[in-house]
Amino acid sequence: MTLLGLPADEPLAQEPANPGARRPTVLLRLQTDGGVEGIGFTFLGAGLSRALKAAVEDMAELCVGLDPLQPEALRARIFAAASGSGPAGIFTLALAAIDIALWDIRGKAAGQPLWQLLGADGSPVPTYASGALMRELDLDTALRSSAKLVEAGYTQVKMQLALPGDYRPVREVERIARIREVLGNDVKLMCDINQRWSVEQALEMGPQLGEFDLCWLEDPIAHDDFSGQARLLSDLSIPIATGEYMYGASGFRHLVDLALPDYVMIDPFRAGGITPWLDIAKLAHACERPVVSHLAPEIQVHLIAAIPNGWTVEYMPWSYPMFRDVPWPKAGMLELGHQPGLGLEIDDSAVARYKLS
Ligand code: SMN
Ligand code: MG
Repeated sequence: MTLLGLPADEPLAQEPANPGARRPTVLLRLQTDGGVEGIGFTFLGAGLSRALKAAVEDMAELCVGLDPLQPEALRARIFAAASGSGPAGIFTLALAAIDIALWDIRGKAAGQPLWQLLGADGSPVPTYASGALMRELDLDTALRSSAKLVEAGYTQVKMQLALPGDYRPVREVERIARIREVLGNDVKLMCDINQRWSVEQALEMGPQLGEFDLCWLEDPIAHDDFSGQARLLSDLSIPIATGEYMYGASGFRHLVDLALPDYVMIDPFRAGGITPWLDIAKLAHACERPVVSHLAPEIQVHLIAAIPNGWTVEYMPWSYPMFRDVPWPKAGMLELGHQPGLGLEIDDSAVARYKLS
């Protein structure tokens, strides 16, 4: 178990919003008696990362003596011992690392890549460039980055709005108009608000964003304001994506009951790992909604490939510095590898370089 401070680079257009910053990430290597190593990781994005590492350590100890190929028994033991510290937060994020490592072990034990184990046919998966058009960048830099993304062959690109400083609709519209102009009309454009607007602001901005042909508007308001989201879904014509802030599978029940978005976004860490990720995807499928991914493209590519309603993988390669041979986008697509499990090989020299504890 290692806590790493991965560099907060921006590898898509090389314009990091926060140069020199680090992203604390917990890397788990779960060993089995049979000599198979499962790789898992998890991420909190802020402080408390040492506490997250300790939680993963304690949970890994609970796994000792059980069969990794019987994950439900393992989950039952973890839930019996520690779910009182959940249902969300560090409990779920730690569980994600364990669950991801167990799926890696399952794939390695079967000698199959995870996508194959889950029934995918191995075709490349569409991906969208994310993280290069952050709201903190000045407009000229964002425009330069947009041009680099087109040059690099991305066919789907996500930007952010809800700009720092006072809320000024004119500034918001100017930024998206200029970015759309540089991207051209053939690139699919998504826009992330990260819950920064009020319902009233979202209702004001939505119609003004209509002309930019957004594929989706993401998390315009607080993720758990279900009545507010229902209002946006009925009053705005622009498609809405949400889900990345939801912990576990059960939160998605509220979306289904109260405010079913046009796109269901799943974060593998807040979901609690691949097992609940797949449950959420099935729920979305039953509701005839596409699934789009959040973070960890090296995991998500397997999952989006394997579900019938998988739509696109977020290409935000924040965890890539830990690994060798990660999937790189080509002409807007991610290819699936042929190594068993997640197909990830830890880069030991990177781990030594970025190790915090
Ligand atoms: C996002 C949130 C948190 C970490 C990374 C990225 C963002 C996204 O909401 O959708 O990419
Ligand atoms: Mg988002």
